[in-house]
Amino acid sequence: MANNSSRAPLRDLERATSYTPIPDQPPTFIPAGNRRSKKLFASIFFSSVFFISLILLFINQQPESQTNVNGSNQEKSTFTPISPAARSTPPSRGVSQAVSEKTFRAIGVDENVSYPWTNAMLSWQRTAYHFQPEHNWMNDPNGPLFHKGWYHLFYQYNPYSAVWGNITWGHAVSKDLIHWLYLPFAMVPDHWYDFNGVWTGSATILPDGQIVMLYTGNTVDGVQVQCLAYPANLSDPLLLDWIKYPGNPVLVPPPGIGVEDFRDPTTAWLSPDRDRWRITIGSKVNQTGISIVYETVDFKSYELLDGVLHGVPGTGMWECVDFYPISMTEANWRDTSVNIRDIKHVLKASVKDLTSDYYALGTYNPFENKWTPDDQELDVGIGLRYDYGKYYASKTFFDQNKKRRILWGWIKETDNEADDIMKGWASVQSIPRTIVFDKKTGSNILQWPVTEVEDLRSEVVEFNSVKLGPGSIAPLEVDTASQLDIVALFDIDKDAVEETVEADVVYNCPTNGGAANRGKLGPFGIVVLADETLSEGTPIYFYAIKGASGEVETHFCADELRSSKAPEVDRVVYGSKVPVLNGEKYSLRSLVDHSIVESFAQGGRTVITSRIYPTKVINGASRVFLFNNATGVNVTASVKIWKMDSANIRHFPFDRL
Ligand code: DQQ
Repeated sequence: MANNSSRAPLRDLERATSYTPIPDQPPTFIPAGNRRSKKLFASIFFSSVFFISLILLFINQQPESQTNVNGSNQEKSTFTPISPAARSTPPSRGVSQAVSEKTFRAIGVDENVSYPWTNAMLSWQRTAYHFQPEHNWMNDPNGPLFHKGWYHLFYQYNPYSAVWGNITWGHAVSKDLIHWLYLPFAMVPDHWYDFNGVWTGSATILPDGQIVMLYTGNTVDGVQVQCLAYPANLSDPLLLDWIKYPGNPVLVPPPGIGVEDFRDPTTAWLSPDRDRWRITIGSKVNQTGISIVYETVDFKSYELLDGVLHGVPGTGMWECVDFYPISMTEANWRDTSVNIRDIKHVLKASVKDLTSDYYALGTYNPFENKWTPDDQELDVGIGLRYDYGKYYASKTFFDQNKKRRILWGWIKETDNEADDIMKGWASVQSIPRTIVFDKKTGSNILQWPVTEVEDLRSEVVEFNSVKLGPGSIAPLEVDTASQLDIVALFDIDKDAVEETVEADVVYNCPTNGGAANRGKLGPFGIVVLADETLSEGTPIYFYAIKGASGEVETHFCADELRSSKAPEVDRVVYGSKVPVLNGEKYSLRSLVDHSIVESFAQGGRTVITSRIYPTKVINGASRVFLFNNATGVNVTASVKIWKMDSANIRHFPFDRL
């Protein structure tokens, strides 16, 4: 049984008592059914909808001007902001007419209004080279690891429905992180301690090659406990069978920690004397998000260390904490246990209240069990995010195969559950990203798609030194633009920037009106997943501002306001600041995969993932544009666009073994 005695109680937590686990008892496993789907289907039937101004919607979203690449239309915006009237919606044709539909419960959007989705649209929206299961719901990536030539990905999965529930560990393997083979489930909720879900966990590979998997079990009573599992047969490269330790749970919530606030153990790292392992687990005390640390020798009994690794008031529950070293000097990563002089430590928390993954760089003092951020103002939960779009519950692992740290993240849907049930699947995993320290800025990490994704590149087209005058937009000749890898470099007219005394002063992607809002030095960038008339499309762009001090500050944004004709799906503008250093061009890379666009600015300093639901660009109608919607500066763009093949994602061919 777990040893929860701490060396000293956590100061914050002294008053409360400990949770007492249920004594071991025979599990009564009741197969979980699709408990929520009936209710959700009913809610759709009761949606009353009206056909209001489809035509108006089109008219209001037409760009005012579409000039050639040297366009001189300086006054008009190339993008017309969507007026509230343009958000009026057509009626649902409804399930009775065999047409799927979506409703997104966004603020200000009428829940009873739905778009007449067609099956063609919905099936086109499924991605072609991102990992997703064949059917049903998926959320967090779990326990990624490399073993005997195979990358293993486990994931939170509902075998019965396309909404969250019945959480089981799905399992898939790959030789290259791109093409995947589905395997049988690794773990199902079949014991009292994980009856309500085999929740998120992490793998640790011990020096002798053993694999330890720690995960959160949600007990029959809804208490979060930590559990141990290990492969039945280490010599099996596929790691098909997993054994849950008979003494589970190995940890229960300690005094002062809520029974529902104790989850997602990390990969273990070694203590300074290298004879004990440490893990950290996310939690909260009142509204302070915290990460607590345990020590163990055998992963069966644990000791809670004094204090907390770190905590940030006001950030609420920390889920899926990740903690790892990052080398300031070498591109290739050290493994999770390294702690030497040229190392910083990244602490990441998935901040539940904001559904966003925040990280910070800092210094780890293993003797005091403390991590301190380099910059208090950029602390976890209030500073930098891995991704400013749809990206959550991420997890890294050290790839001992190629000596690099790789990041996985869950891209969730931004429509609603009823729709997910109808289309039969929900969520995608991001393209895995390598993480390195940004030596140039010294204050952030760089994320970049693993090089293996480049094997999917096929035909390439290049556009060199395209001149974009203020207010111009240039269509690029790329056919079937729904699976692309785009790399674009932008030069802006330096004299014009210098002569500009002041441009905007403050800017914020989410609240400044998207690509339709024109300033002197922005926006400029690309529009992807656009139809020919630009009535639908997603601009990915830079927006520079210049304050009285003369400093130029750049923002990187993704404008989803016109990403879909469906008014009720999530249509927002994402983004944040991005450092553009002296001598650097503005650079972006976008991986376009039907309904996902993962965009990386300045080599991965700022990243935005868009989860969008185009309606007009399906089946070959998708186009790419360059644009410059700034009023006071010329922009020169050079772009390379590769078509991307589909990844091969299928069941493991056991019959051919
Ligand atoms: N998802 C898991 C939890 C985790 C949450 C449950 C984050 O373990 O905290 O599916 O998305």
